[in-house]
Amino acid sequence: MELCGVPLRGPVLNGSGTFDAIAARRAFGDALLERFPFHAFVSKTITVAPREGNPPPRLWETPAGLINSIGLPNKGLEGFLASDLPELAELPVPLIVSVMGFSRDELATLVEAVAQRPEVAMIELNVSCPNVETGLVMGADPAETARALERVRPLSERPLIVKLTPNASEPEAVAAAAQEAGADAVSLINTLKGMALDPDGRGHWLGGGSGGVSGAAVRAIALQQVYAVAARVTIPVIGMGGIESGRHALDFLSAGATAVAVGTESFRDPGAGRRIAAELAALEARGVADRDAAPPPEVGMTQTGDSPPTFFRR
Ligand code: RRO
Repeated sequence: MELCGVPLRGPVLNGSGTFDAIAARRAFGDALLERFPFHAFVSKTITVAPREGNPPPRLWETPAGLINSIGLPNKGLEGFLASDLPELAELPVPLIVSVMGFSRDELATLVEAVAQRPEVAMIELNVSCPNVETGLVMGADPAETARALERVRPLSERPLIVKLTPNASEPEAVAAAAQEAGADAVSLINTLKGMALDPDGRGHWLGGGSGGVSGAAVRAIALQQVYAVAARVTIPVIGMGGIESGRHALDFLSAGATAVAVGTESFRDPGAGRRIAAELAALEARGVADRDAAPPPEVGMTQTGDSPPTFFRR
C-alpha cells in the first residue's frame, strides 16, 4: 500500500509520543529493527526550542484509559536534527517527523528545516497538543488551521499530515479546512482533555494540572470522529484512539481510515503494533476468503434509497 505516495508494507503506525524508538533500540538492540512493530514511525513532537516538559506526575491511569500531561519534552529542532534524527533514520520503515509551533513562524521554521532532510518521508503538524501552558490549540479552529497550512505549504513538497484534536466543536470542519489549504492527510484523534484529582484531596494529581485522555476509554469517540472526517475529506485519514486489537484496527479502516495508529496499547506491550498488524492481516484474509466463497453480505448499515452503503473501506 501507499500513504501520500510513500510506499508502506502495511497500515499500522504508532501514535506520536507513544513509542520511544531510540530507547527501545537501546533496550532491545537490533531485534527492534528485525521485528519493528510499525509500518511507519512517527516521532515524538518537536518544537523549535528545547523543552523540559511538565513537572511530575505526568500520568494517571483512569478506567480503561490513561491521562497524560507530558508537556512536550524534547531537544528542540537543532538537538533533534543533530542527535535523534540519525538514530531514527536507521529504523526499517519510513519516518514521519511530528512538529509543533507556538506560532505560524515557528511552525514554518520547523517545516523548512525538517523537510530539507532526506531521511524524512513526511511531516506531521501537531496542532492539537492539549498540554502546553499557553492553551494555544491551532487545530481547534478551522480558520487558524488553514492559516497555518497556508504558511507552511509552500515550504515543502513533503507530504504534510495534520494531527487533529478531538477537542473541537466540529473536527470534520477543521479537516476540511486543512485539506482546502493543502494538507495531504489528516490524523486523529489526539487526546481528549481530562483531569484527575489527588486521592488525598490535595488538588490536581498531574503536575501540569489537566491532561489528555487516551486508550480504550476514547475508542468510540475516536471511531465516530474518524468516520465523520473521512466522510468529509478526500485525503487519507489516519485513525487512532484506543486501538488494542486487529478487530479495532479493522473498525477504523471500515469507518474510512486509510491507515491506523497504535498508541496507549504500546505502553502495556511494546510489541502491540506488530500483533495488531498480524491480527488485522488475518481478519482481512478471512474477509477476502469469505467474499470469494459467498456473495457479499450487507456491511454495517442497511442501504436505503439511492444513498451509497455507508461502511465501505475506501
Ligand atoms: O507532550 C504531551 O503532553 C502531549 C502531546 Br505533544 C500531544 O500532542 N498529545 C498528548 O496527549 N500529550
